[in-house]
Amino acid sequence: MAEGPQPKRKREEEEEKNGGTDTQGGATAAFALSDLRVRRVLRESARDKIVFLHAERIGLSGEGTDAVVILEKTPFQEEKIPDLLKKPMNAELQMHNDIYCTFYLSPPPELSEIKATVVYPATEKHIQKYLRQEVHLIRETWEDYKNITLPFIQSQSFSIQWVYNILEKKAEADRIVHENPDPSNGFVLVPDLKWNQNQHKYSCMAPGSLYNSLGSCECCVRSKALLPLSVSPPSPPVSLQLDDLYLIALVHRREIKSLRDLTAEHLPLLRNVLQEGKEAIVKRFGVSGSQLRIYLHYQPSYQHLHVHFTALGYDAPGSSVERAHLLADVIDNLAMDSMYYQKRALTFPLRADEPLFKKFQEAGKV
Ligand code: M7G
Repeated sequence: MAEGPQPKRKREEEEEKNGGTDTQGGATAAFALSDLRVRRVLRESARDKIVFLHAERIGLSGEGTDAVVILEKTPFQEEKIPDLLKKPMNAELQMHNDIYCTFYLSPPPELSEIKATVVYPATEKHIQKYLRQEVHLIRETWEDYKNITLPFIQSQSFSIQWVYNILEKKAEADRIVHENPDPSNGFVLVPDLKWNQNQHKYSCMAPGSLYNSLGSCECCVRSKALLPLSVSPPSPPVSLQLDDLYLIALVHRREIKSLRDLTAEHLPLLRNVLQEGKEAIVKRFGVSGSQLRIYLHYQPSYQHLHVHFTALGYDAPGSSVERAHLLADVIDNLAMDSMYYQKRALTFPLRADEPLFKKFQEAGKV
């Protein structure tokens, strides 16, 4: 890919400097999905029915601004399945052999939704994050963390403005499932960007989005992304799609970057996240604590302490052993030894093209 024009580069530098995106009080300027043009496919998965695209939006001057678009076929909603067979649609028989046959269905739009997640404007780092790459495991000692990883993340980690927008109620305020407002032991629990919630009211990810009197999201009405909602009355509450339930707890304290910073001092905070997070989820969604996978990532993409809550039956991205650390185990480890995470080596995956991987290579650690 040819490097983008100078203004984009300047914008990226500005963004990294300011630690934020093109936000106005937490809300990014609205745009229509149809304004975006696909440049290339970064990655796709036939199994997960997901495709990651590098797109761009052409401005009035003809200059393109990068975007990442993630298109994902949404899971089936149990109550809508009977309609799939009943509603008039094309059902093309592909093959029939004895008792076996395969059809290809073309369902009406309300039964064939696709979730589109947009990162706009996207930095080069966002594009790299979704590009398919060779992956290597790193074994990071505490010394490696201090000498290689820490200086690197201090110089160039992802912007965490979106986290501050949530904590300050500038974005996603109406999505908050639970909050403990204590500045040192409190946190905010919200649905994660990755959860395919079929109820639009809960699924509009536009920062600062507002819902109009019809129950539809004004930003999407503006962007024409969901036209039918702007003209029809609010639908009665439908059951949420819980198969891939995914929430995230963001702590109020801002100085804790990751697992590496945790000591016994943080136990009250971590215990609150575990206990109150489970209670809030069973109360709101009816999913009990024993059916949740509650964990931290190491390395996280965003260096502000957060905890992932996913449905146990959901094979969530990043829930594998090389990245996920169960919160209950983290609590036990810290209770046994306050300096546990400043002593032990931690393993994590890095893509071959990541600058941090190169730093480990240069230090002869890979
Ligand atoms: P991570 O372990 O730092 O990185 O987790 P990962 O993205 O590589 O897993 C950050 C989590 O925050 C991920 O599960 C993201 O899906 C989620 N996330 C990222 N953003 C930008 C947002 C956002 O704007 N809103 C919400 N609700 N979740 C987000």
